[in-house]
Amino acid sequence: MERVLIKDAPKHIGEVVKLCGWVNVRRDHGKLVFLELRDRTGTVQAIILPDAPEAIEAAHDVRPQFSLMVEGLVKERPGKAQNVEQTTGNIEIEVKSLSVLAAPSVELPIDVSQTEMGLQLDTLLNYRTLALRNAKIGAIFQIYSELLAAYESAMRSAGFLEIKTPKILEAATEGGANFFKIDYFERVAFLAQSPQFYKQAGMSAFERVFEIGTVFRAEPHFTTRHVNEYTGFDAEMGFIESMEDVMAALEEAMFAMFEHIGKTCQEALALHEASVPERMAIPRIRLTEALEILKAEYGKEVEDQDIDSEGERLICEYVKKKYGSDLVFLTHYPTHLRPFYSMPSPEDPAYTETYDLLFRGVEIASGGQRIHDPKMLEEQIRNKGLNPDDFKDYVDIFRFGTPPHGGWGLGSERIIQRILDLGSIKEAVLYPRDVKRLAP
Ligand code: AMO
Repeated sequence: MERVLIKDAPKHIGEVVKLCGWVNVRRDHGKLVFLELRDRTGTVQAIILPDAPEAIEAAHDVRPQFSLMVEGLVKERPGKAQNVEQTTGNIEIEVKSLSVLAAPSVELPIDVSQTEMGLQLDTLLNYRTLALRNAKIGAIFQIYSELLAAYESAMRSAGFLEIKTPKILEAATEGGANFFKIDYFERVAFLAQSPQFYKQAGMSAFERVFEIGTVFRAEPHFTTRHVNEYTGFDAEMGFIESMEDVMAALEEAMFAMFEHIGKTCQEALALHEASVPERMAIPRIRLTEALEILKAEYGKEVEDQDIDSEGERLICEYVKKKYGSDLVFLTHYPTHLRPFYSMPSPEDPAYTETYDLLFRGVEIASGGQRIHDPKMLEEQIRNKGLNPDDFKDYVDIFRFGTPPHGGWGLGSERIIQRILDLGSIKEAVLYPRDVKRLAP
C-alpha cells in the first residue's frame, strides 16, 4: 500500500490508508487508545479499538515521539456538521495494523506535545533537535523556509543574479574587531563578516547580484538580536542614480517577502498570533532628524551622533504612531559611523549616502551607495587610519571601471524575529551560536 500524507487523508473517507508519522500524544480511555499522529503535513487522531487486538498489542509500549506506520480506515468524526469541508480535524483513523519504525531509547527530556512548553530558551536550545518537533517552534522554520524562497524569487524577478561568495578570506571586510581569525595551513585567515567586497566585484561583472549566505561575527555580547553566525540576505546593484534606487529595490523585496509569507504561512503565523505588515510607502527620515525627534518626543539624548537600540525602538514607535508604518529608513549616517566604502554625501562629506532599515523596533538592514572611484576609495581608507595596500584586491575592482552602485545587507533571522515578536533572535536560528554555545 502507498503511503498517504496526513493532509490528504480527508480525501479517503471510507478507505483504508497507510500513514507514517510521529506520535505527538497518547491517551488511553478504558480499552480505547488514542494517538495523535504527526507527519510533515499535519496531525490527525488515530484510534485503536478493542476489536483490533493485534494493533492493541503493537501499541502497548507506544509513547510520544515513537515513529509509526499505521494502516487504518478513514472515518468522519462523530458530531461533524454537514456540508463542511473535510479537514484532518474532523476525521479520525480507525487503526487496523500498526508497526513501530523507531522508538526513543531514552526518557524524553522535554515534552514537546503542548503548543506552549513554558521552558527557558536555554533548555529548549540544549534539546534543540527534540524541541524543533514542537508545533509552535516548528512553525518558525516553516516561515523561515518560505522567507528564503521569497527572497530568492523577489530578487530573481528584479533581475538579480544569485551568487555564492567565499567565506574564508585573507582580510577582514567590515573593519572593527568582530571577526574570527582561523588557522589556514601556514597562514592566518578570516571568516567573512559580510560578502561586501565580493558582492561589489560580482556587481562589477553582472550589474545586479544577490546572495543568501552565512555571515560570521565575533560579537562578544549577549543581546536579543546578535548571534555569531547568521544568514545574510545581501544585494548589490549597478547603474544607480542615487541610494534612493537601492532603497526602492529593498522596499520592493521586503513587501514581496511579507506578501508571500502572509499567503503561504497562515497557520504558522496564527500559532504565533502574528501578522506581516501591509504594503505601504516606507517613510525615510534623516538620522539627524530622527535624533531631534527622539530628543523632542522622548527627551532622549544620544552620544556620538549615533542611535542606540532604545532609540531605534522609540523611533519605530513614533513612526508607527505618525505614519502607521512598521518600517522606517533612517538615512545619511555620519561618516565616522560607516565603513570606508560608503559614498560621502555630495552636499556634505561629513555624512554618507547610507541608510538602515528598521522594522518594529530593530535594525534589520544596512546599506547605501558605495565609492566607485579608486582614488577616492584609497583616500577614505587612509582617512579611516587603514593602509590601502591591505585592500589592493578590493581597490582593483574599481580600477577596471565600475558604475555607480549600492546595495544592502539584510539579517534574515531578524526579519523572522520581528514578524513573530520572538524574545530572542536565537529562536529564529536552527542551531544558534553565541559566546558560550557551540553545540548542539
Ligand atoms: P551590517 O554590519 O549592518 O552591514 O549588517 C547587515 C545586517 O545584518 C544583520 N546582522 C546580524 N544579525 C544577527 N547577528 C549579528 N551579530 C548581526 N550583525 C549584523 C543585521 C544588519 O542590519 N556590508 C554591510 C551591508 C551593506 O552595506 O551592504 C553590513 O554587513 O540585520
